[in-house]
Amino acid sequence: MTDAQQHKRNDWLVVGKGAIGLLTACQLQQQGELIRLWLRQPTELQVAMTTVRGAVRRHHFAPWPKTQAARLAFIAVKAYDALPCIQQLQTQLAEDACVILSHNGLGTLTNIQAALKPRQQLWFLTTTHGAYTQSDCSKGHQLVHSGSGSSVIGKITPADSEAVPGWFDVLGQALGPLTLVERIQPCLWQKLLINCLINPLTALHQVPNGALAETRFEATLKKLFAEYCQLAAAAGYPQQETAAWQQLQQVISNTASNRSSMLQDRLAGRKTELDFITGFVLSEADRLGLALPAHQQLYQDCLAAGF
Ligand code: KPL
Repeated sequence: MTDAQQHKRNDWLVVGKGAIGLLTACQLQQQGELIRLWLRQPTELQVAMTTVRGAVRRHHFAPWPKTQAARLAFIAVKAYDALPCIQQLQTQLAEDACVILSHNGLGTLTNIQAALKPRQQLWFLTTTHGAYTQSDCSKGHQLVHSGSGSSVIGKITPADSEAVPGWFDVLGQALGPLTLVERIQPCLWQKLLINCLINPLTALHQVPNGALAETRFEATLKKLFAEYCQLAAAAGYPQQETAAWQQLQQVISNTASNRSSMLQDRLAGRKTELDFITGFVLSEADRLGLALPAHQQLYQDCLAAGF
C-alpha cells in the first residue's frame, strides 16, 4: 500500500480568513487534507498563496456545509472574536469535536472552556510562521508565507494525557516543525512576552518590527521586559531572562521588515488585540498586586492614539 493510500485524510473546518487561518488551510490542503472554510457567503473562496520560496500556488475552498457536524476545527480568529466564534459554532460541532485555537494574547481560555461540551477537546497552537494577507479585489485573496517558523501545540481540556492525536503529523507538515507539549501555558507566556513588547510599540510608532533594534527604543524595551519578567515570575511562569531577551532580539531581527499584526490592524482600521495583550498583562498585575508603570503608560498611549 502506498503512503497516499495509507493516509486517511481528515476533514477540517477552518475558521478565520486572516493570515494564520489561510496559511493553515492552504498548507493542510497541500498535504491532501479535506479543508472547508467557515464562510458567511456560501461561495467558494480562492487564495493565491506565495510560498516562502516565492512560488505562487492557487487554492480553492468550499464553505463548510451547515448540515454537517465538524469533528476537527481549526479556529484562528482574533482573540476578541474567539469566544463569540465558539458560541456561534457550537451547534455545528460534534459532541466529541477537537477544537484547535490559535491567536495572540491570553485571557480567552476560561470562558471558551465553559462554552465547550464535556467530550469536546480544546487545544491551543502557537506559531512563529510569518504570513500576511494582501487585499486586491481584482485578484481575490492573496496570502504571503513570509517566513518559515515552528509551532507548539498543547491540550487545554479535558486535562487527560492521551496518545498523540491522529491529525498531529499532518498538522506538523503544514505548520511544522510542530512540538506537542504537556503544558502549553508556559509557551503562551513566552509568546506573550514577544507580543506585549513588539506589537503595541510598533503599532503606536507605526514602524516595522526591525525598528525596535534602534537605540531610541532600547530603554523602553528594557523597562517593559523587566516588568514582564517580574509579572511572569509572580504568576508562576518565570522567564529565563537572558534566553528570553535573546529570543526577543532574534524575533525583532528575523521579522525586521514585517509589520506586526497590531500595526496591520491599525493600518487597516480594525480593532486591535491590545486588551488581550497589554490589557491581559495589566489585569494579571492587578490580580497579583504589582505595579507595571511602563506597560500602563504604553496602554494609555495606545488608548490615547485611538486603539
Ligand atoms: O506575533 C507577532 C505579531 O505580529 O503578532 C510577531 C511575532 C510580533 C511578528 O510580527
